[in-house]
Amino acid sequence: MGLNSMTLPEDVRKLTIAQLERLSKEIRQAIIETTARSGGHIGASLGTVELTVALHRVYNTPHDKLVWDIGHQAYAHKLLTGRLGSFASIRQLGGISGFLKRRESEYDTWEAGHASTSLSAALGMAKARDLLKQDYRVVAVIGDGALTAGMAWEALNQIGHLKTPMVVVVNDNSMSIAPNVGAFSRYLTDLRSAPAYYRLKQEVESLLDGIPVFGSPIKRTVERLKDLAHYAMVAGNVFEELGFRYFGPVDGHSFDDLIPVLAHARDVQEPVVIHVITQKGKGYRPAEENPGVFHGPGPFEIDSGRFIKSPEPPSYSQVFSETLSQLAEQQPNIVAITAAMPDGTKLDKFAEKYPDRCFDVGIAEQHAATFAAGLALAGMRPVFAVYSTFLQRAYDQLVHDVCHQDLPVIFAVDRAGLVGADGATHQGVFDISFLRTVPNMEIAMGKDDRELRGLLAGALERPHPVALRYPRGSGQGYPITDPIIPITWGRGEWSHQGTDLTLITFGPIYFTALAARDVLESRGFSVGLVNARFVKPLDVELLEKVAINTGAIMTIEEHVVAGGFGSAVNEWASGAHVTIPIRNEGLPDEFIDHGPVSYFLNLYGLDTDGLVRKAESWIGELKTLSASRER
Ligand SMILES: Cc1ncc(C[n+]2csc(CCOP(=O)(O)OP(=O)(O)O)c2C)c(N)n1
Repeated sequence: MGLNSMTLPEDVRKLTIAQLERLSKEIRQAIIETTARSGGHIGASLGTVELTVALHRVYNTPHDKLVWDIGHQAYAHKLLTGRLGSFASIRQLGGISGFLKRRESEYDTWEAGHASTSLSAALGMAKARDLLKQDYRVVAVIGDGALTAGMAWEALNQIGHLKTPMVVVVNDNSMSIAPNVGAFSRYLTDLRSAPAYYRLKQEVESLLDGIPVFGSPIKRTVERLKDLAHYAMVAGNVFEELGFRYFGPVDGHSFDDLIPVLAHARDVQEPVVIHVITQKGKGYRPAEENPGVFHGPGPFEIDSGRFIKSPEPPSYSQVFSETLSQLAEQQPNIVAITAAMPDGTKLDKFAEKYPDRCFDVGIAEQHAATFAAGLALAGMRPVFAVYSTFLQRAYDQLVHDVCHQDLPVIFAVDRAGLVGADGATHQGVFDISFLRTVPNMEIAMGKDDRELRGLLAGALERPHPVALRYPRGSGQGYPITDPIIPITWGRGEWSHQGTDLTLITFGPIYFTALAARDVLESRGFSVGLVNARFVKPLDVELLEKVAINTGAIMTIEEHVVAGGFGSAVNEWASGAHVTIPIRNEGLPDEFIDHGPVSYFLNLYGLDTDGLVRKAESWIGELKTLSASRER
């Protein structure tokens, strides 16, 4: 029986170990071939093939609930739960998601994209099961990287306290996206290197199972022995101290090891941690050798592992990191922080130059923000580079620790805007709304890479918190060796005047508006254009001049309209008694799925044609309206 005849986990339950091994090979092949074509989370998914097969084999899914942390490692789960036929469409427009989606399958019990939510969700399910007197098992699979987040520990704390029966599989590959960091990661390494503990404990436990009378002297002696072994081997296993039964370390690529442990844990009426050791990228040499690069790459050649990429100008992230390095030469108090994203934010390059001034704190955005606050308070200039979507997690820290104390922390908000294939959980389209409401926060976004550099230099001079946004992808490709052109803080750029309508843009969407303006002008309209650069402080002087000079204002942003840049303009206009019509263009009040950014910009009328269409019809409506008023 091969993968093609395997439609559901119940088919897996009939297989022998040899057949499971063959099946795993085929799953690996499917993952490699598909991600080579369209990119995706190959490394983590190759690492969990045997674990996934074993989980579906031992547990009665979907009756038993399998909760995957993040969901990027669950490609084998998708292949085994009815999505073999649609697997080639993963992460593509209209295709299946790169993460788990409840609407895709009843085997997807939980949706994520952000790390470290699985344990809380699984405990919620297990507790509901007990309260409703239902009968199913709950298993959460969480990576060692995801275990660096506070949220995971908040859940462990409660699970250990409630003693709710459930299984936590710690999928330990010693990697986050980059090599995992921190004291707990070091602790897992210690556990990994104490395999004797697992064997000894198993032997002691099987001995215990054979002793019928509870509390007999012999059992007490053995229990003491077990305790001693425990302390001798790992000097107090933290999971056991927290109230879990610990099994491990287990070879996560061996069915002979995995299946008995999973089966044993299934029937334990207490919380259990199974510590499974896997290899990221397992079975595909380039990914094994370069797990960081193969965490979530774009398309690649299978034979060589070479990426298929057309040359592009340096990405905004590269420009940011390189500029920060340049500025750090003159300003010794600049320090950089990343929450487990040194490659994505390109701070790895900064770290090469300034190893003592760059901190990877793990998947710990909340801690990163408050750590930055402490650094700022004590005289440093911290720059926390974080994707817009992950900044969401640090909101209270940003409000309460940074802005409330008005500390000069810079949030370098990367991936601001639509992100493409990662989809709904990763779109950077809410941050203006949630940042704009917080006192002391300043928010800027340049129209291109050159402005990013000027704004970064300016932000480092500010005595307040600054959120400096920039999108995924590349800018205009200005040489990074050019001198930085300073930008007057709080000032926008009125690049074109126009009497019918003025387009006011925030960010690189300026260039789309510029192209739309050219078309509109060629059709006889007089259209102005402003590159706002700042949402906060808003350049009200400029806005006042524009309002006097033009017939209407259209704000344009790649962000939700609700609470975004346009809302800030509306608030100013209502307070300033501006009477010209204002219309806000941006993204709708909905979660936007995976697919090319260009597709969604077109769908929501934020590409050149869309803006032309909207502007033309709106000017027409306004003219009709004013003509009917005059009559
Ligand atoms: C809150 C949050 N921050 C950052 C990320 C980006 N991210 C995706 S996967 C990953 C590494 C996860 O490591 P681990 O849990 O060990 O899983 P592995 O990929 O090694 O299987 C990171 C940092 C995220 N998904 N969520």
